[in-house]
Amino acid sequence: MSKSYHPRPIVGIQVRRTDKIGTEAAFHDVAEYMKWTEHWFRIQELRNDSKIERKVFIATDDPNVFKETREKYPNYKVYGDSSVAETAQMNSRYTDSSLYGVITDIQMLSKCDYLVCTFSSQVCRMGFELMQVRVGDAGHLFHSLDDIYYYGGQQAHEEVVVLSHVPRNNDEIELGIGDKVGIAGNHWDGHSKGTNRAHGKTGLYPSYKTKELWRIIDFPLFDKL
Ligand SMILES: Nc1nc2c(ncn2[C@@H]2O[C@H](COP(=O)(O)OP(=O)(O)O)[C@@H](O)[C@H]2O)c(=O)[nH]1
Ligand SMILES: [Mg+2]
Repeated sequence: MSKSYHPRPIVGIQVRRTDKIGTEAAFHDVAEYMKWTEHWFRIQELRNDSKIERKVFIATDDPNVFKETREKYPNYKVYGDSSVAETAQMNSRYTDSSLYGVITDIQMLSKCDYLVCTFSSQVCRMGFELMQVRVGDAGHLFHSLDDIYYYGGQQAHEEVVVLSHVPRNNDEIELGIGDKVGIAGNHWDGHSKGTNRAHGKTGLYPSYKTKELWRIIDFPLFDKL
């Protein structure tokens, strides 16, 4: 990896493949990641009223992603190390060099300006978490192609219903204003999946009919400091 590695602005994509596909996550084509990458660059261009060179950093356990991205997106400068992706294969994953590789990838993701990935992968979620050491709240600096943010062992993620809903088919659940819903995931098509604690049924509902149920915690004020 070159020393002049991090010319900003740059978007980081993490493409999780190998053992994850069909077990814990679905396959996502490079085009899906690049769609949101391009989207981000266009927004920056509109904001700054100037052209921005396209740069993408790739972290992946599938070395083919580098070749595919370079071939299909010749207007992008592609950064990243395909030999790191080689070591991330199942037969070499548990070696020291592979461990250093994934740590490097996570660190690099954390230094990008925007992330496009699948939050079902801990690798990207950790890159996102470390990003916040640099920028504070990075809640607007990512696009996940699958899960919403979570961490293992977190408290149940709950929402509260603001608009009632009558199921239109067997996949949907009923919502009453004020019901609490444990959200399992956003399907990114206007619907989320969750369990309505009021009647215990699990299914789909229109995402806009709920809002976050924030847990408000009293912190000490340290007023003597
Ligand atoms: N270098 C590198 N390795 C990866 C990447 N994604 C997955 N891996 C490998 O796959 C393992 C997956 O680890 P795990 O913590 O179970 O994450 P998850 O399965 O993606 O949620 C990592 O320890 C790496 O060996 C990546 O983007 N870069
Ligand atoms: Mg895993």
